[in-house]
Amino acid sequence: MASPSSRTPDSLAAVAGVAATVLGAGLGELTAALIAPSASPFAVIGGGMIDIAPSWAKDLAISLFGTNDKAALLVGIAVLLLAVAAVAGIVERRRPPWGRVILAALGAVGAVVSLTRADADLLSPVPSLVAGAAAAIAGAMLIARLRRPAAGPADAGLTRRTVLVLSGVAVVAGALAAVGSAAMSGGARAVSAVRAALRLPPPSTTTPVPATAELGVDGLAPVITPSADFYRIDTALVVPQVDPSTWSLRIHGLVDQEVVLRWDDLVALPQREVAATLVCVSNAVGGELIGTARWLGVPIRDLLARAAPTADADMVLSRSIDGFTASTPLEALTDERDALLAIGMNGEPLPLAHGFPVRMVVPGLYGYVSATKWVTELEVTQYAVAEGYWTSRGWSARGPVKLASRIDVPRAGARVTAGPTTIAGVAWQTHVGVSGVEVQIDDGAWQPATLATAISSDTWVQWSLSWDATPGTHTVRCRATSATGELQTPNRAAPAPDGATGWDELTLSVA
Ligand SMILES: Nc1nc2c(c(=O)[nH]1)N[C@H]1C(S)=C(S)[C@@H](COP(=O)(O)O)O[C@H]1N2
Ligand SMILES: [Mo]
Repeated sequence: MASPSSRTPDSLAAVAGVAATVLGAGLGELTAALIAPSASPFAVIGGGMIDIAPSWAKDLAISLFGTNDKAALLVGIAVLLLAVAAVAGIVERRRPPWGRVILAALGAVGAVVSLTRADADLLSPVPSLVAGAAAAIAGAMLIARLRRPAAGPADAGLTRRTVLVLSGVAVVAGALAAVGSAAMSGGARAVSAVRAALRLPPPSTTTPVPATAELGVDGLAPVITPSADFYRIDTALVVPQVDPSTWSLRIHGLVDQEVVLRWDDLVALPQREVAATLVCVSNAVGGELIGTARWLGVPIRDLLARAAPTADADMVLSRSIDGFTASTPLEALTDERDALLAIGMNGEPLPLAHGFPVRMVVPGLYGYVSATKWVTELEVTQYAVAEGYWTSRGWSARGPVKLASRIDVPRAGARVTAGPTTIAGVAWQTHVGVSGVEVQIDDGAWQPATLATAISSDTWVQWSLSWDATPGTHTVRCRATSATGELQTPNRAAPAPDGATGWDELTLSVA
């Protein structure tokens, strides 16, 4: 066990560097909570990293961490930051003032990145500058003590003990500041409260969910996904807080008549309730980045009709409050389909993480080119002129959903006993529809599964098959046929650039 006095000056300097950085980071977060909630240094750096990450990195993050990708990113940034802080501490002891220069420079990087964010203003750099300055000053003061020549071994021990105690104080102060900033993120609670008090208008038309849409198989994805279980994918490290009373949508660009719509205008319009499946282009074969909800909203085509797009327009670039953009074919927003400007999900206002107060939902297209959350702008434009967030990062400009099917039951690795066994799953090609699903066991014949009643061609459909399981190891595969007669391809393709393909497959051992 190392006593404080036995630690090397370098390791103490590293501890001091880390402590100073924790203090600075905490004060930076606190400053953000006080004056610039969207400019939290962590959120700014994380958001900047998400925006510059190449598409393979997004895919890798999602495949490694699923929808915990954001938490993983923040932990990664924190670990990296503390490693740099430890090095800065050592540098400050050996070559002052370069350690404090490193710490101040970290803050300066945050300040520069903060100015590149979509919602940046003049206060945005302040939290990062405070964090860098506080870390540099605290680091310099702590490490200056270590550099003083000691009058003897007892004096050296005392100095080290003092530095350790002060470092502890800095860490606690930094942690308290961070906790305080979390408690003060009043914006989030305020908008949550507005949402909780909100009453949505009743739908004037509803697509019924037939009782026979649900097969009731244990372990099978329910035909309507509870909102709390609905996958979440977006680039927003901090969920945008948009108050309906300040929300507006501007429709502009290649239009005869610019339109501005406010919340009260939107809720006064007749609302449609439509079940639709939303799927992420990053969903791997067998993946879970898909869900179905009852969406309440207004057809986008009616709003676009007011703006009257000009004849040369072929795309709508929707923009979120946080700068995310999606390129949707104008046709998909003006044809007969239920492309909605949605305010409700499963009978409630949209959850904050799913786009409160207003998002888009467009059957037939992957989310990245259609499902803009916290939407504030529709720019009518052309594919030749503009591109969406993910297109500029290597994904396809257009993203029609591909035909797919998934095995949910039995679960991979489940214990199956010989005898009658249910195999079940879901299949989809949104806005096209599914006409059949077949299952193959080992290299046997493809057997037609029983399909549930599809709610509509805009939703996935459940399927099941009973199988008399025999002992041994078996491979189970499924494939769908679309309503237009297309057979799902066995060719495996990765999600990038326009969606995964291939048959879902499960290996089972039957006892
Ligand atoms: N503002 C905003 N909207 C967005 C995104 C985003 O990053 N920012 N991601 C899109 C993607 S890639 C998908 S798959 C869907 C996911 O919607 P959900 O989180 O409600 O499931 O939202 C879309 N809308
Ligand atoms: Mo997505």
